[in-house]
Amino acid sequence: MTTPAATNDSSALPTLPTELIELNEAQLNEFASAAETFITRATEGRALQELRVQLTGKKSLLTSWSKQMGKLDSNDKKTYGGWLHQVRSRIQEALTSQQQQLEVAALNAKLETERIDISLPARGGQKGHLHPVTMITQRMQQFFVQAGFNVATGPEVESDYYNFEALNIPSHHPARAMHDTFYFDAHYLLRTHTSPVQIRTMEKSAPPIRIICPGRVYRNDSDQTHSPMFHQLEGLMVTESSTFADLKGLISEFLQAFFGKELTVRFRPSFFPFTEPSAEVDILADNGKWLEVMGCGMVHPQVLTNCGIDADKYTGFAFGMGIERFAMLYYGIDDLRLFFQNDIRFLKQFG
Ligand code: 2NL
Repeated sequence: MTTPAATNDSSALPTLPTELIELNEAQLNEFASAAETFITRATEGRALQELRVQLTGKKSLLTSWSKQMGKLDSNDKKTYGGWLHQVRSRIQEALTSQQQQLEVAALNAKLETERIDISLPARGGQKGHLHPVTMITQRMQQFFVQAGFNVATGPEVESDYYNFEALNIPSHHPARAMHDTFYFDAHYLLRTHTSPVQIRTMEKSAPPIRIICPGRVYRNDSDQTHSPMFHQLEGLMVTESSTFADLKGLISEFLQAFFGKELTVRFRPSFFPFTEPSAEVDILADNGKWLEVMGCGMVHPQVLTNCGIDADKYTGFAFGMGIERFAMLYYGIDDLRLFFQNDIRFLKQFG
């Protein structure tokens, strides 16, 4: 019978008789203690497995002794059986406990070497950003807010009164035709401009009024420069002394601030039912061509009156611009529909 060879040995496994009947309890206890010592010295899974085979396997002393149990009379069977059971239990417990300790040690070593610095920023992380239309809206707002304007918003579903009637747009006006406006029924529609927000503001507050109204608007139109939903930013100023000269100055300053350079700006006479006089605003492009960028005018006295503002005491000016149009000019984009397709390859260029 082989006993495990201990290196540096202070406690080799005691050499015990192979005959069960020659054993006593003290010898078995000594054997179990020595085995436990060996087991606790195994620092690797493989060494422990070898010990398990040597101590409890088919060719082990313990198994050999157990096999001899059959030859004993019933009295000895009880005595030796008890001893052997004890020895086997102690060895098995030691093996299990050592196995667990090795597993814990292995896991700790693995955790130590694979330690993750959770404070490091993730690799390849991509930051998102605002939609280009939102960024352009904010750029526009920034100018007007620093000039003293408040931002006002209102419903996208409007009545024909707020969208048309109050703005001096008569029922026979082409803008009211079914092919331009999305109607829900005879009275309700999707607003075709943000002017209703300005009407509502004038109705409920007294001058001086300085507001800008950015938001979604809807028109039944779709091609390279038109989308059925697009964004507008309108502005309104009503005081006792607002003039067309103030309007021209504000708009010129805005355009130069927005495009970040000196510009040649032209106010070209035009017509809107809600302003008088009215003008289109053009800027001179690098190629020598005039680009129409927005519309404006002095608020029509009838519109002020409709909102309960004394048109003899107050004057106002208003302006309106398409946000996508400004975004296209600012970024050099020729198809407005790109803003609404949500193609990430397009959108990520504005980060
Ligand atoms: C354009 C022209 C404009 C206004 C909008 C307005 C609103 C009220 C009263 C008077 Cl409540 N006017 N808005 C005035 C002039 C022009 O927009 O071309 N927009 C894209």
